[in-house]
Amino acid sequence: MRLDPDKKIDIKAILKDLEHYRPRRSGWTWRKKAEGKESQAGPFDLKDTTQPLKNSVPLPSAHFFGNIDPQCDFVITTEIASGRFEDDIRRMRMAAWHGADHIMVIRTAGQSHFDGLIEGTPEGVGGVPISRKQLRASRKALDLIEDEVGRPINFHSYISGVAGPEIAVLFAEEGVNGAHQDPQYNILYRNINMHRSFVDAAEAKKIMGNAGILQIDGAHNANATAKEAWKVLPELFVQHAINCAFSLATGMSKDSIALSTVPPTAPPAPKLALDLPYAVALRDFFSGFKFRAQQNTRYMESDTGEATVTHVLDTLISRLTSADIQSTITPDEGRNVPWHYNNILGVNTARQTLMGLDGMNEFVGLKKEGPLAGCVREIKERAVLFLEEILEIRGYYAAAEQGYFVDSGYFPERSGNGIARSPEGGVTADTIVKRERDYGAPVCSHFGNNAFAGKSQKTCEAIGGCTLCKHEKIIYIDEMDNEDNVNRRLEKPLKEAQAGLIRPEVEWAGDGVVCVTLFIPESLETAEAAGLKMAQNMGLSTPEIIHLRVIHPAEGTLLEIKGRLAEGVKRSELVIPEKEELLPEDEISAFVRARGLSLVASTVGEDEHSVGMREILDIKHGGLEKYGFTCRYLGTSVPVSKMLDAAEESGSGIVLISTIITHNEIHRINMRRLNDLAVERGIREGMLIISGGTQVTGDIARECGMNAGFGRGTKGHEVASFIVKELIKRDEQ
Ligand code: Z98
Repeated sequence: MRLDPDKKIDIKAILKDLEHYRPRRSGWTWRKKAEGKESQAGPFDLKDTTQPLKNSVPLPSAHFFGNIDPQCDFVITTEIASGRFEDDIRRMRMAAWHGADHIMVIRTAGQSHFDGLIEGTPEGVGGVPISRKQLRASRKALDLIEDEVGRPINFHSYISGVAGPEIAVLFAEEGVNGAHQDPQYNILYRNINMHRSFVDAAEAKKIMGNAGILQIDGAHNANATAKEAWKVLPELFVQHAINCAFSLATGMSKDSIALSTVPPTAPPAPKLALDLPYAVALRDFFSGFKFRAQQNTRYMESDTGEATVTHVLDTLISRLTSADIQSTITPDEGRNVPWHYNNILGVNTARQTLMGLDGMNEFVGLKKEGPLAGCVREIKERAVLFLEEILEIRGYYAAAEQGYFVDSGYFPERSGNGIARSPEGGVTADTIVKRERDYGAPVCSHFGNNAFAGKSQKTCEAIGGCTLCKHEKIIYIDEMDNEDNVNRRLEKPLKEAQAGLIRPEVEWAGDGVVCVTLFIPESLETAEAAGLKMAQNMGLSTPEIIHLRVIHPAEGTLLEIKGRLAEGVKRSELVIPEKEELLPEDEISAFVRARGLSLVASTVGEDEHSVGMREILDIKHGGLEKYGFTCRYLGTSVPVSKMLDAAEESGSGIVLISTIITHNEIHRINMRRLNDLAVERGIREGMLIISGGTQVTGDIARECGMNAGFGRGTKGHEVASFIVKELIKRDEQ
């Protein structure tokens, strides 16, 4: 099976024979450094690039540079979770084309709250529990997508909760490449018993280590939870240290352990001054480990523009220090708008910033002396003191019990409002039992005593192989809900697509969801009420305000509203104009300059609207001058006879007129007059006469004897391409 870039991914084909699908590889993959010619992108020699993609959508401005799409040297992450894996798969494909190679599927309902493995159950129990079917379908699709873009894609989810070890086995079996795992997450944020969390973590980490799954820790959650995120910095070091040491002890290698770091603040806080020392200190202390930099989410509001600026600053810090993974996230997480194109915006922010900063570290360096060094030292000291104090009070359990973590004081200051957990309490307290001496582990990857060990090289030989070694031993259970299953969910969108119905979407296939932006010149409260009413008037059902910003307390408010459009459009009813292929700009320039082409231009009749015409001519607006035309602009309201006089005088065979459309058809009269006069003078044949204006169309212009007509939004490139094509055609006749 192969993907065709011009065709939609076929979800039915992905689902076919899923029970027999085997992941192609296991373990994490990093981007490969560009070598030799690969670091040349168009006219530029780049420093921090990796191998290019086979298929991609370049950044919007890339067309100025020959459509180059260089790839930065960080892995780029996006989180995708619509609640329906069949829709996520399409998003993954779009994200991969924009440069994402680490796709996290995160659930809207905490998987940590599930007490066991979810096999065969339906999606959608208040979110997206990860099931084998979902993982397998996603991995299968990603295998195709990575072939299409020409780069491995890391698939990621979460090994947390009391089903952690089972989920780790599931992930190893299904070719998941990365996962969050940190016992402290269970303890602090999910109130799972401490003993159980660490015992489970040992098992889960062992399985992850053997499968080469990259681990991301959970320290950043302190950052996202704390009242004042910059005050938990010392504790973050401690959390990273505990998870790193524990992971190493289970046999994981340093380069499979990634620290989840987040620059803790956002403007108007003095972001660089607070966040940079933290980033530097962390990289000093934990050299050799991997760094996953997630953009700040703690201070993210619903404003996409603001989040983007903070993200750019975060990425600058990553480039100034180091990062292996750059994780993107969007305000959608907070405002509960289904994620879709905003994912792509997030990925592009990272990609654009990193490519823009290419080579920066060759020019700019961090000062080793001065305030930065002082701040770095201070943070390190606070972190070391924090850890020493934990040791003094007899370790992590005691510290967690006394609420040491996520306290809003800047250590050694304490506010007494940290998260406190009892070592003997929490979900699944008292569930740890001592392993029997004859305990035999169900899979080869196993932490601690295993009765099967030592009998042969592979411990699972004693049981005829385990599911990690023999994929055929896996029992695949399909969905069991007759209503809420992927086949039922696909019925409507597939039927509609077949019938040629097109709907907008944000969350799920053809859901009809749209977002509209309104500026309402009223105060906040009035604008809110008016905006909702206007959305209803536009035909949107269930309108909901997802973002608002006071531009001025009295003058106006900006709103973004999400709603549902009931009606779709029929493909068969669309009139799609044929697209005119434009000649490449350099070909046009070469032709025009070789012939020394000139033209005369003006507005005609009594038309004083010169701006459109000037923009078509002007080099600054990408007009005809840019291609080498000598342009004689005669001014406004020029009689048509004068236009022809000027053309004859200057020996120019190209005449451009601009005209507005009037009720009494003056525009048609002027065009016809110009044509007739040129015929009378016997010069029409060799000439190109082109008219333009906001409402001029090709049809109107040709009806009136012109060679072409161009309307609103025309660019110089289109006119230049037409002229050159026409002259080439004439040469050939
Ligand atoms: C991220 N945007 O890190 P539930 N374990 C750890 C986590 O950080 C998380 C989970 C488990 C963030 C996403 N992190 C938030 C260490 C979640 C998930 O209970 O399934 O939600 O746990 O990319």
